[in-house]
Amino acid sequence: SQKIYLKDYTPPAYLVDTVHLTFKLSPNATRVNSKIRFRPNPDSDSRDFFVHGEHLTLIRAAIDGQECSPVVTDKGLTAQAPDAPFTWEAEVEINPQDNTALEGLYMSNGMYCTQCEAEGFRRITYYPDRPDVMATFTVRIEGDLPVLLSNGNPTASGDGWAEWHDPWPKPSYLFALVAGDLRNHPDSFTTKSGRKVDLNIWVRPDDIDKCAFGMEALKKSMKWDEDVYGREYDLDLFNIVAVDDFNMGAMENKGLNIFNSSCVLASPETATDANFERIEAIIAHEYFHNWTGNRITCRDWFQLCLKEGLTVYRDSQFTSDVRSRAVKRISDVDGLRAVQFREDNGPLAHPVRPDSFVEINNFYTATVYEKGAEVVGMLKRLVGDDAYAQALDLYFERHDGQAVTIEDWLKVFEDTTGRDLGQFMRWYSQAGTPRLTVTDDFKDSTYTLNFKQYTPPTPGQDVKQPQVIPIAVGLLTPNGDEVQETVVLEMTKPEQSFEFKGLSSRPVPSILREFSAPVILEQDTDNETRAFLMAHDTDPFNRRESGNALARDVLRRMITDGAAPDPMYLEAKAKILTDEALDPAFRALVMSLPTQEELAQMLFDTGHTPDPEAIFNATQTLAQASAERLKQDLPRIYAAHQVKGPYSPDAGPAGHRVLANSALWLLSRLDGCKQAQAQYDAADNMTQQISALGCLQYFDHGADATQAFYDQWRHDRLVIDKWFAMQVSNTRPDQTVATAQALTEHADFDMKNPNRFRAVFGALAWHHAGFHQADGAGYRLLADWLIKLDPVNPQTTARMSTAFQSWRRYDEGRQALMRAELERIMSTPDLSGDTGEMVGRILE
Ligand code: BAL
Ligand code: ZN
Repeated sequence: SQKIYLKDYTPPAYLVDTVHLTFKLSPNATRVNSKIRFRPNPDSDSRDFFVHGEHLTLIRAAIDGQECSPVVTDKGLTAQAPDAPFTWEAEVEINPQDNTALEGLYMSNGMYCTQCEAEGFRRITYYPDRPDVMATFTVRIEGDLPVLLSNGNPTASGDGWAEWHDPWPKPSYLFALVAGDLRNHPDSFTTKSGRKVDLNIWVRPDDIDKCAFGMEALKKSMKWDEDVYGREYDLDLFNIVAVDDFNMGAMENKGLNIFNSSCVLASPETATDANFERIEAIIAHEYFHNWTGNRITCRDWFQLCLKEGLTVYRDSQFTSDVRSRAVKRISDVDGLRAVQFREDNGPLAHPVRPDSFVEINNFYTATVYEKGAEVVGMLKRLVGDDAYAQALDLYFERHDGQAVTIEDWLKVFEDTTGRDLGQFMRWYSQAGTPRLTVTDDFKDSTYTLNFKQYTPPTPGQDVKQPQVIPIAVGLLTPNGDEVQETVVLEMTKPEQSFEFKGLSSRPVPSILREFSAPVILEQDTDNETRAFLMAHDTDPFNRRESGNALARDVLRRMITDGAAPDPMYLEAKAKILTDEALDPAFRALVMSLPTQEELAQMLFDTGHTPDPEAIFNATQTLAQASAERLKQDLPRIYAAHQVKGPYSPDAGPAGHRVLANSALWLLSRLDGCKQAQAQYDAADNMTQQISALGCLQYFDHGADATQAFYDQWRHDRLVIDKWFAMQVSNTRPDQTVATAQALTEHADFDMKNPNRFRAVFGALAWHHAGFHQADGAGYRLLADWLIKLDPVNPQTTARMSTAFQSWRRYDEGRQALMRAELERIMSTPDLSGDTGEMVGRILE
């Protein structure tokens, strides 16, 4: 496998105007006929005709009606082509049934479906499978199945066939085809300008009662994009299909979104509040791609963040608007720190816009997506809301129908505002999380904040240049009044000071409000100040953040010095938990402890070798101390936040449930799980059922409930995924590996289904103390299964191998064990390019 570089980009030799495809479906021998109008690209000097193609059997090929004999390799084919427009025709045969990689056309539970992003279309037919080649597609599907779908609008159909036409030029990665015995949940939406759009969610017959929520989310998203970004939908039809076997969450194919069934199907009995919220966000995300990704796409895959960073940013704005802004921001930053910071501070660190890759599938990362979204948020903060809106209007006007770059994106902001964004570009080109250190002075009524920034080296980037960092700051008086509302300081230099004049006394600073930049803030502050901000900060993000910083410090002292749980932390936390004036969901977030993964990174950053067992024990001790401190309050809070009446997944009732269930976890430490058992027995929705089951399992009272849960839900794949994952997640560390191992022997374990594989091994990898058992059993089990999965599904194998990315953080014994497993994977014969690249980078 070869590395390719952004700097080597060259435009395609030929462009495509129209594509006609005919599919004759058959599980083992599908025939695909293509008729493609090519023309020479005036922006290219090359007339070398090359089209991608992998795992295809070429039956015949012709140029302008003349049979031709191209030179075929395992990557594609070359042929003599005219220096003038011409028609390419080819017939190929493919095997959807045996396609377990789930890229291209494959079968899932008897239905045909496709996944073409990034480079799956080349497994369907020969084509210039690159995003800067955009064409209109006309598709005919022949197959003995009741539902035959493709992109765009239906044009004709009959018994066993259907024809589709998509009038919007698109790259091949947005092509989609679905065929199966499906039922639809129909609805419609009328756009601002009066176009009536038919909407459908297509599912297997058993799932028809799980579509209503997704449909509402879709309509909400369509309206929101009109109201906030002025973007209307542009076809007569919008289809969503749920598929059980899917590598990603979902895919934004033009007019035919394909979803992992876990990201669209929901009913109160089978989906949790968190599932509902995530489904709403993913439906919004895929819908928003229609403009940010489909109408305007990426020139090449190095620009992936152009569509993903912006679309994640847009879906987070949507969730903030329809739910709680503070809760969404806090949850997003928790996720960013858990996943993206880990990536940015290890061997897999790469810029938001990478400059090289071997396998693009390996770059659908938290850095491209989540840090990419943070970069868009910073841009908005720096230019202001009005300029952001103007710049986006200009972006849509200037680049509609084009495949563009990050330079084009930033130029729109430069042209709108007159700002030079040259330095800002470093957020796209430099990897690594900047460290921002702050000290302060107070003299002659002037308060000064002194910042320093530093970004550590990352693979291939030893020296970093200073970034533009928007630092949102507010100041409070010692009695809790705000003397300075939030201002955004714009740091551009390695060291920079900012003054606030006319203050009568030294204020308490609240820095990096709303997490205004994706940096690690190092602030030499004491725990009294943290507790003060936890009680008084007017910025809810920083209020929770102060609580978290306090918890991190308390836990650090417990882990490294054997300190006891700090009563100051317990008091501050109790105050928030019992403050009925605060949003329940926010209180639940304050209740949560930093993750063990986050603590391991913090210890490593402060010069300690993280000991997973010690980290686990400290979090247990602190949680137990919290429970005891709150002994009087927990039953009352639990009772006060029970939701009566029919289930609704809205933020309001979900907030009450999450608070009550956080209380239940603590209460279970005190009451032998009596309340949890009662809740389990009475539960009439999945949120209540699974929260109770989690407590029962975690505190070793779960054997009966675990069996009962299986008996109740054995017919429901998505619920059984939860059943697999929960048993691993809720183990004591010395039981985690054995539990995961036993579950792989269960009749319902199926490694070919990515959701099921991730349920077991994702849960293992996220169980910090369980995965990192000192004897290396966790490492061995995961490596065994990655080696088994690689020939079946390289993409999911490579993704899951990231569980090893932080291996250098740990003690020598664990490092040696992890290295040995990584080397064992690496030396597996015929290892895929996906996994080879990933494991190679982790080992480097
Ligand atoms: N484009 C891949 C799936 C997503 O980000 O929406
Ligand atoms: Zn996306």
